[in-house]
Amino acid sequence: MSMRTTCPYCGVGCGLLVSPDGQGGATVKGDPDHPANFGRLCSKGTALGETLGLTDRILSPQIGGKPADWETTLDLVASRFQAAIRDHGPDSVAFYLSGQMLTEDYYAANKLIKGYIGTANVDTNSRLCMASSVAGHKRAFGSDTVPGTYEDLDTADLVVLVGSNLAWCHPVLYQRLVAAKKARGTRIVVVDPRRTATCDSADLHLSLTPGSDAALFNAALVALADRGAVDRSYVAQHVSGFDAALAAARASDPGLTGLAPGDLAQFLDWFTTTDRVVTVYSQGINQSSSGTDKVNAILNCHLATGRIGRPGMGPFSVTGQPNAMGGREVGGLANMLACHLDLENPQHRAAVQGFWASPAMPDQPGLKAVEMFEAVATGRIKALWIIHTNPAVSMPDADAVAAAIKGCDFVVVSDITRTDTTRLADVVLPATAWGEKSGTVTNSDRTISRQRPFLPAPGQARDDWRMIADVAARMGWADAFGWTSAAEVFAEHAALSGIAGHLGRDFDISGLAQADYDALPPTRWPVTAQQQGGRFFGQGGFFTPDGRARMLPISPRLPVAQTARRYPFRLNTGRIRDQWHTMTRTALAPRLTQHIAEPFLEIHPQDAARLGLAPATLARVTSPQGAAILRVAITDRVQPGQVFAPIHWTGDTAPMGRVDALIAPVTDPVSGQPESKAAVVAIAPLAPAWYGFAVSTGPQHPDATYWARARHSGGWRSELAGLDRPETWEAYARALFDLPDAICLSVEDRMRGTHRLALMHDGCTLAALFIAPDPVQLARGHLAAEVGRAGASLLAGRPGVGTLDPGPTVCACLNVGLNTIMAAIAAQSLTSVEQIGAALHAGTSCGSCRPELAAMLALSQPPLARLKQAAP
Ligand SMILES: Nc1nc2c(c(=O)[nH]1)N[C@H]1C(S)=C(S)[C@@H](COP(=O)(O)OP(=O)(O)OC[C@H]3O[C@@H](n4cnc5c(=O)[nH]c(N)nc54)[C@H](O)[C@@H]3O)O[C@H]1N2
Ligand SMILES: Nc1nc2c(c(=O)[nH]1)N[C@H]1C(S)=C(S)[C@@H](COP(=O)(O)OP(=O)(O)OC[C@H]3O[C@@H](n4cnc5c(=O)[nH]c(N)nc54)[C@H](O)[C@@H]3O)O[C@H]1N2
Ligand code: SF4
Ligand SMILES: [Mo]
Repeated sequence: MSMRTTCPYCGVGCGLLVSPDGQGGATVKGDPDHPANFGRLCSKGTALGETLGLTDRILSPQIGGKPADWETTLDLVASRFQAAIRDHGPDSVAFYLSGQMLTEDYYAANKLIKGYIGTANVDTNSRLCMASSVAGHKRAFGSDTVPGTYEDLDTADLVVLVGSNLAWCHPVLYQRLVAAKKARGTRIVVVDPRRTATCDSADLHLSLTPGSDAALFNAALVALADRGAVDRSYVAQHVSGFDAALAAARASDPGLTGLAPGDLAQFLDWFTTTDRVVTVYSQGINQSSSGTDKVNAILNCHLATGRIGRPGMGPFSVTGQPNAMGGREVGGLANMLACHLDLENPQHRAAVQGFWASPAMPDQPGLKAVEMFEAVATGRIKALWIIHTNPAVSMPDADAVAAAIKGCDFVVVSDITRTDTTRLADVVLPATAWGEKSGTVTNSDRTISRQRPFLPAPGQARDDWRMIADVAARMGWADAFGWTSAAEVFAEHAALSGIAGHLGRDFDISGLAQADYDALPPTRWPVTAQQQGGRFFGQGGFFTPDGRARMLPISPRLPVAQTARRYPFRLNTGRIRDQWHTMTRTALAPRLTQHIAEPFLEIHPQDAARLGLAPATLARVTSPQGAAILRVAITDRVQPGQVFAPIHWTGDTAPMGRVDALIAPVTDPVSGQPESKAAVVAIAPLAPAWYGFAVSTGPQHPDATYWARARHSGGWRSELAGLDRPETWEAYARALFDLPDAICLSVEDRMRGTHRLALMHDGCTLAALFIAPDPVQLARGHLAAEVGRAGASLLAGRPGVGTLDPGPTVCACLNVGLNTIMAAIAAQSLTSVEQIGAALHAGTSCGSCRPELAAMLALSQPPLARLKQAAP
């Protein structure tokens, strides 16, 4: 019996068919009937079944790191928040939430803190993610409205992807776009300083100067005006500010983009002569000190041409988290009210307070994420509740944020597992996870989908909304938080949205207030008697007082921190294909750690040569904020002077690989969103005394200058490096693997300076450690497959004659390695991605590795998997 639910990862919001196995596991397939994915899934969605185990779960409340019961814990939380409010006022407490919370959880938290505690000190990781889009939408449209739908990607003639690595971050949308390109020749332009996997299907890649996007779209606005592409009647009827916006655009210098004139001309030619244009944008736009202006520079072009809210055209901010949109709908940010109502508007405040019949309602915006943690650091915030996010890793200036959380009087963290943030908390609350909880999420194109439970809550875990309601009840508000199910929370939220609709807001789902919650099919909002889903603004109807959209005059600004002699490199950060943020769930699935198993630094060959950085060695990266150590991946995918590092590694997986320790807490003045993609750093070789690779069946406890660990299907593997040598390698290995009594077999090669050690029990190798003066060259996949087997043959480090090491995984869905694919290409003379699929099935499931397969065929660009692996 399979059940319909929704993927908990990205904002594409794919529908799933889940078949529980009755023993705590499940198989997961794409739902062919869901309008976001029509059955497709990416590698992360496909591997969900492997992340359901309970090994690392928090199963009971904890006070000071020790298990406690619910009554004591909830009493403590309520009384500490009450004490802070009594002694220091409501603004001395804060909630820090997440775009991964379900709408119902989010609604409950927002109601408690704004309507009952009476402060707007509630912000979310969406501040790091979507805040610039929200602010840009509000400035242009008068509301945070995403005008278009996914179908527009199917029917556009030109899709411009700006600061979006769609192939890795929204893989199912990307596959949808690639299918459209195949079917109707859709042109794709990628605007990104870095050549990403997404560029593999682009007709044009504009590798612009970091942060110069507004100059590009200003140039586009000028070209639209000069070449007669402006829709005069749309502008006359529905838009204000055209002349000022155009004048500012004319005053801005396209040279800022650093683009070759031919490339810029090609782009402007396509952009001005194509009517069906969708401009998709993501973190390369939002995470910038000029993020809101960049958003408005894009919106200006679509407003000037009336290319908005009609099939196949429009600006499209794709959301990152599964419920980034839901969080915006409930008003989870410090400067928003519920249901897209405005905190600054007295009528809106009165409407929400009236509906809640609540004792309080703040009239000033609260602290935004960066300000909030600064207030935590200075002691202004006395009690903080963090739910469903890991700010000790993901906030800019992460070391300072971790220190602030540690020093705060009282911190509660709700999570499902131990993280860098839970370790700093006074109280940890065990939450139910995906698969155990019930609620709704809204994806990038306003489609509300149900997450349905198919597993029981483990241990004492509780739903996030219920924990919030439990605390609210203890603070004296039992009636207002007396829901008995997520369905009741949703019905209340839907009813409130009806009031917002009457006040002329876009977000109105009052038509769902009486809906059959359990059976609710994917539904695009709004849902009212007048409108069901569809697009916005094709005929105007903006949510400003006069109903007209606003074009804004934009003067481009480059990133705040400028590279200088001390910090000559610009550090760009982002995501990899198979990991989700701080990896608390995706790292549980061994096949997802095989594509890329450790943090890395992409650096241009010229820079690497100048700095004396050899492939696969380690680099020390420093910024004014902090330091990191990263594996060197030399590639011309980044421009000289620019480097790129992924964001996923943590104190648990690679303590020196936490890149947010390097990021300055610089924010956009309008949205408060941090500039996470443009830090300045210095880079130098690390020159460790030794490099190591360790593989084992059991857990590892690395202690080294640098380490990064990951699961493989039979245990653990880690990369190690040290500035100092331990006294004996045997003692080091025993401690690393916690195997004090195993038999130790050791081989030393004095000439090469290498050591190989196997720790054995009952004739089986339980663990092996390989040490070398240079990056360890081994067949890692082979070692991971061999550990735990009889004998010590794995000390050879590579497979015997006649067996092929599959190499790093390229296709994570079907587990096909690089070496296997390269061998098949050579042996069977394969010439297309389809032929590789027919021969090996690689690339036939989610398709997110197809760009890499194409690259392997072309062989002009080695895939990232190969670039970063320490050795073949
Ligand atoms: N695999 C995977 N998928 C995910 C996630 C994940 O953790 N893993 N997270 C989800 C979330 S929450 C989010 S927000 C999305 C993010 O999705 P994306 O925004 O697509 O991903 P990023 O890798 O953060 O950044 C996108 C690109 O911005 C580029 N960039 C940097 N600076 C600039 C600039 O100045 N201008 C331009 N035009 N581009 C620039 C970077 O080189 C990068 O390739 O992904 C979602 N999907
Ligand atoms: N330098 C740099 N920094 C960035 C970014 C970047 O591109 N560059 N991107 C930013 C962006 S866009 C984002 S969205 C953030 C993401 O950063 P975070 O939100 O900090 O990352 P996650 O790992 O998604 O954290 C989610 C947490 O919720 C826990 N969890 C999982 N399920 C549940 C549940 O059901 N209930 C509860 N209570 N907890 C649960 C997980 O174990 C995990 O600890 O990072 C931001 N930071
Ligand atoms: S694209 Fe992948 S991660 Fe995103 S919702 Fe779909 S299956 Fe989940
Ligand atoms: Mo995000």
